[in-house]
Amino acid sequence: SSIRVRLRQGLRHQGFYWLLQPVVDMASGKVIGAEALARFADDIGPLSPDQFIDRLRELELAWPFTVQMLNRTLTELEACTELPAGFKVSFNIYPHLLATGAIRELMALPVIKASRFKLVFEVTEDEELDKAQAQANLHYLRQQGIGLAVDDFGTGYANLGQLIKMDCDLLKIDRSFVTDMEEHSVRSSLIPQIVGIARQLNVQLVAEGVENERQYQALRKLGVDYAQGWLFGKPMTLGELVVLLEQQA
Ligand code: G
Ligand code: G
Ligand code: MN
Ligand code: NA
Repeated sequence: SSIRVRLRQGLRHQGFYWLLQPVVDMASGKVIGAEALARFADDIGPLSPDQFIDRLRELELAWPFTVQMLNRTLTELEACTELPAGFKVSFNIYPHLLATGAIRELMALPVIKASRFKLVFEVTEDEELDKAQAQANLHYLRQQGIGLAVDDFGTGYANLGQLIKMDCDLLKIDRSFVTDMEEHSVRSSLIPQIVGIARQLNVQLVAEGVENERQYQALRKLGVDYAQGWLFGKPMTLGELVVLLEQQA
């Protein structure tokens, strides 16, 4: 059947689930949080995020999908006693939803209101965020204690003016910059400048796609605060994340 039918069914019948990719504090090397990443599988088989994230938006299912993501993931994590209070939990949020009034309704969800975690919303750079309504919503969310991260920084609709206005807490350096470190490319030579920008804006930095110790040590020396990548763990189940946390305790 069509992807449209499968995604609609999947939203109703548990076709979606969320894996967690650990986020490591560079100074201590310890896992201090995780990013929720969506997966889909039904009787026909799996679909990759590349196949369903944009489709959900086109089908006007981005909102129910997002509410389900927050409810399902946080219900599971809140029930897990091994996760400490203040654990950073990140969610990818469609930028266009931030320009709607509905986004404020998320703050009324019990799983969000009562959460013991430090919740972070990740958004990619997008012109939707220039809208006055989006700016007002971002301000509101931050007042409510939600951290804001700019995802895939350096690849999108990069605009320093927008970055200043957004007043975000975190910048996530896109994986492509980190991958290129091996080749001493122009792109990777910009990482120190990105660190400088982050310092000036008083935001913390997360490096994505850290796959080996060389990249880790270089990024740590440059002053990057947090890292994600296969060196620390691929997106995994909650059970696997707990094992990782127990190993470092
Ligand atoms: O892990 P990976 O291949 O799964 O993710 C691909 C991309 O899909 C991510 O970079 C992210 O931008 C997007 N993505 C993954 N999960 C979600 C989700 O729950 N919501 C949104 N909006 N995007 C997601
Ligand atoms: O939200 P975002 O666009 O950053 O999604 C992260 C994507 O990058 C996911 O698809 C995830 O599986 C992938 N990813 C995470 N860590 C690594 C890594 O170390 N190497 C590679 N190649 N991909 C990664
Ligand atoms: Mn992300
Ligand atoms: Na990214």
